[in-house]
Amino acid sequence: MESTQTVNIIFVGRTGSGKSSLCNKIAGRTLFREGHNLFSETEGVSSEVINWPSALQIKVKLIDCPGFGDNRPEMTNEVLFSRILTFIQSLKDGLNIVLFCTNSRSRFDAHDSLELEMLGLLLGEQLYDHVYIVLTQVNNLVVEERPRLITRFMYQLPSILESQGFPSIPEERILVSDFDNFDKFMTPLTREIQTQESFVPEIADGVDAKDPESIARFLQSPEMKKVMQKYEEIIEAKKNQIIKIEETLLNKTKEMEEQIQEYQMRNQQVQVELSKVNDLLKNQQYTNEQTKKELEASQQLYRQQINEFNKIIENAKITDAHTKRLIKAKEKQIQELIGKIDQINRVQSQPEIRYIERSGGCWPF
Ligand SMILES: Nc1nc2c(ncn2[C@@H]2O[C@H](COP(=O)(O)OP(=O)(O)OP(=O)(O)O)[C@@H](O)[C@H]2O)c(=O)[nH]1
Ligand SMILES: [Mg+2]
Repeated sequence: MESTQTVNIIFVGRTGSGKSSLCNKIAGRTLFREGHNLFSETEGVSSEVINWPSALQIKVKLIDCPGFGDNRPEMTNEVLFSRILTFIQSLKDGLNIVLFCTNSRSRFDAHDSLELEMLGLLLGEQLYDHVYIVLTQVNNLVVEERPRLITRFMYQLPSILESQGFPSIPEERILVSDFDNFDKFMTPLTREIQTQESFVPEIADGVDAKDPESIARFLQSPEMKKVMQKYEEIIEAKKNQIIKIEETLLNKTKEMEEQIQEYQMRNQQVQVELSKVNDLLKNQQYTNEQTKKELEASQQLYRQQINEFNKIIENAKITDAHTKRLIKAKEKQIQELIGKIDQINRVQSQPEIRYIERSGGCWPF
């Protein structure tokens, strides 16, 4: 690559994944607005040219985008994609690298896959030779958990993507952005920047990038519906899996509740025996030394039993409370998955569906 050429890097991914922050971190100064509350932040696509920090002869254009799943009502998928595609089309030299950011605190889920797939459909298969998946906000993870989660992400993501039918994305193109150890992130990216040729995305046939309505029609096309259906199935399978776990947990709470009841009953029985023995001892209703000893031994035994039963009841209560918390968490997960399916359905059920003719070779189906 010639040293005078500008390398174009676009940052995409979910809202809040840390795209603007990563751009600023790379630039070494605040060029893009970061969002520090629940509202999505970046609204338009904007870019800044910097000298690449570790190789000053290279100029890099950092292109920051609004995030997928933006929570402002007016920032629909259609508007978002339209802004991104229009910007990409305006680039003279095309794109070199697409950094798809995903937050390390959540999994690379069906949403991420869906959005990656939409990008692939809109920009063409070439995307997959130029896309890097970046695991962001790693320094937010608990220190002891980091190595395990990072390793899992690096090794499992390529197979997850492959199992969902994506072209293969090798491990080298999975990067970990760790603000505590930023050099580790920059080194592989610098290497890629030096070798990556640019590509001009072939915006899907029939799509007018400037027109959100045209994108909307694309999102409602039969091809896109197939993609959405695929993800709906993945989400449904996940939901069923969670429901099964929930059932097991419910059985466990039943078991624990039965155990609590049983030991409370046993406790009562022993309490009755104990009070009888206590009365006999108190009223000195024993005939000789031998009987007194026996009664005292029973008293001791009953007290021990009561202590033991109380411990069992206490443990069962703790397990029960823990299981109930897990059930609540599972219920929440199910609600989230239902929400995702609703979201997919909303895109599918928008009125006035006009199909786009299949004319190019960029659809995978
Ligand atoms: N600790 C830590 N926080 C981060 C990191 N990256 C981003 N954040 C925080 O995450 C929040 C969101 O970051 P942004 O950079 O605004 O996220 P974005 O992807 O640009 O979000 P949108 O513009 O809404 O699409 C901010 O509070 C950042 O400070 C990181 O690597 N580590
Ligand atoms: Mg942003």
